[in-house]
Amino acid sequence: MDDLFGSADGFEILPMIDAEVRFWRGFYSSARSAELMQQLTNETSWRQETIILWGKQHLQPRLSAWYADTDTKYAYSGLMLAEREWTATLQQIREDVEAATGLRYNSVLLNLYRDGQDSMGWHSDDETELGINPAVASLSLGATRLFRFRHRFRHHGAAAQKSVAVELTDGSLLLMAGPTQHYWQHGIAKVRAETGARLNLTFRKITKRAKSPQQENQDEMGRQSRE
Ligand SMILES: O=C(O)CCC(=O)C(=O)O
Repeated sequence: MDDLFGSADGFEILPMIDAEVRFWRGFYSSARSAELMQQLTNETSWRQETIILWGKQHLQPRLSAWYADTDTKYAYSGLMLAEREWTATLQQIREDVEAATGLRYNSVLLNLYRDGQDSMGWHSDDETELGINPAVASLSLGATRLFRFRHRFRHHGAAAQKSVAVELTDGSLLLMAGPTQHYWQHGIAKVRAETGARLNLTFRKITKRAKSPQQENQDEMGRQSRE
């Protein structure tokens, strides 16, 4: 997959139009990644959440946990995530990710994919709470999984965009910024091959803007695609 990228300042740039996506391949060494994976697996009270999609309840095909600064609320797929206080491990990772990306985050969503049968459905991180052009920094630990992007609108004709896939390797960091969430969806499909556990942390900045009824409605439609 190396030939997908241009390169600048320690990160690679994905060649995607309507997007700003950067990739740090070895953000953490494999020794540091293994240490963090073990600490986070043990320190986190994991939950398998029930979400509502198209009016029906489903168990999410992965475990998750949410940590955030006080007073930071985030909701998707009919799920209001209750914030917890940052652990020292998560705080250290947040500082490392902020230093690399030059951005500040006030929350992190942890997802534990127990094996290849765990997945994340197609969605964009475009909830109103994230503001316009949100930056989402995604750290991966453990088993490599394929992260796919597909354009939301350019499906046909000369301007059609092919989907883009990136192998999210152990210790890698992916930053999605600029207009990425407006134009692209992303997801992690199930895989048949035997696959070990993978832990993913997505750092976000929640802004506390009130929602208009129109925005609520738009958000709800966006949420229905995430499972
Ligand atoms: O596990 C991943 O790499 C994807 C996580 C993700 O898409 C999300 O948390 O919104």
